[in-house]
Amino acid sequence: MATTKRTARRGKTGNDAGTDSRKEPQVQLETEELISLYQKMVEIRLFEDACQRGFRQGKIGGYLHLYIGQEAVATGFLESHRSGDRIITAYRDHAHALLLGATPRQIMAELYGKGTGLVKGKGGSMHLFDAENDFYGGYGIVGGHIPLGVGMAFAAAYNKEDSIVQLYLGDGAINNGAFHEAANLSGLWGQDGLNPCLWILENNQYGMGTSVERATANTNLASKFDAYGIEHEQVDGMDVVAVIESARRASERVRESGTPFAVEALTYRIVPHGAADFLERYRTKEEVKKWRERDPIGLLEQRLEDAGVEEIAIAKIREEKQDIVADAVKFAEESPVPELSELTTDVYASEMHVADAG
Ligand SMILES: Cc1ncc(C[n+]2csc(CCOP(=O)(O)OP(=O)(O)O)c2C)c(N)n1
Ligand SMILES: [Mg+2]
Repeated sequence: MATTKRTARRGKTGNDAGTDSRKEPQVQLETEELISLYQKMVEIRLFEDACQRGFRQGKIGGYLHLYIGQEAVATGFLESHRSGDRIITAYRDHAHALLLGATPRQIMAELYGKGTGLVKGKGGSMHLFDAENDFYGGYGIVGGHIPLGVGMAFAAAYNKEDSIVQLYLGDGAINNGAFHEAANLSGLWGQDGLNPCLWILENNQYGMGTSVERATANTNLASKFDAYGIEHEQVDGMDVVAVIESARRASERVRESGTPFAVEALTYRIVPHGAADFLERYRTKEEVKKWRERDPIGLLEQRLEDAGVEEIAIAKIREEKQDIVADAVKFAEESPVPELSELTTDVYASEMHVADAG
């Protein structure tokens, strides 16, 4: 009985390919803006492809989660980023760091564990950090970063800054207790203008192998913010133009009011969850195919074509980005491993104390 029910529910998951949130955006972007978005998204896609290859070749250690299929979300929201705003996310973090200004070289070298990496080869894929460019991580514990994001938003208001926080989280993380405690405080403090937090829920339909339907009885994830007095909306997370429209409106509102707002971006992780997810038994090939038809890069290419950009110009962008990524891989491969002396830097205690064994 339970099995039948579960199979039936699993069949529903993601099969609407985000239909509910889909409407043609009103915002009009210049062709140059569309091209710039395409450059960013293609760079992310090719960078992630290269990471996958490096991992399979055994050159990237630790763990690896790719952003393939979700590029429109961070690209669209970070278009509204203003210098001084703080960005925080979980472990699927390469795109966010790239978009904020870390170079492909720095990030690839980090994944290769090299001393030239963004955090000197000590963090790896899940722990990118780049405060100079407003990026506050990169966290491996699901839900662990959410209270930090709300706290950063409180600090910004307390210090009378004009900045906001973009707090990214997954559909899996929203069921974690840390989300509920933090969202409660965010809504509460927001009543006094003390929580300029833009919650960005990246609903990619799965938390590892668990679909949204199998994780929660209330599958309208945006509505979970109601419990904490936080207003919200949904957006088609595969269409970067729709994301931009929502992001501009939402971030302005949060900035002006100091009050949190949540956007659920309906998106899809086209690739496996992470390095150990070989079989993908939790979803069907047909489902993945259906979402691939709305690949965010493909949708943007369509918009470029509609705007009169020629295929040759689009292909040239891909070639340029391929070169940039190839250069990053070469740089990572040729970079030295960290100096041994680095073992005791960036740690809380400056000397190593070995427990007195007797
Ligand atoms: C506290 C905690 N529990 C479990 C895990 C194992 N884990 C890693 S990723 C993940 C799924 C999270 O899904 P979601 O928030 O939807 O993010 P996505 O991977 O889809 O980007 C889980 C359960 C973890 N890292 N931390
Ligand atoms: Mg997810």
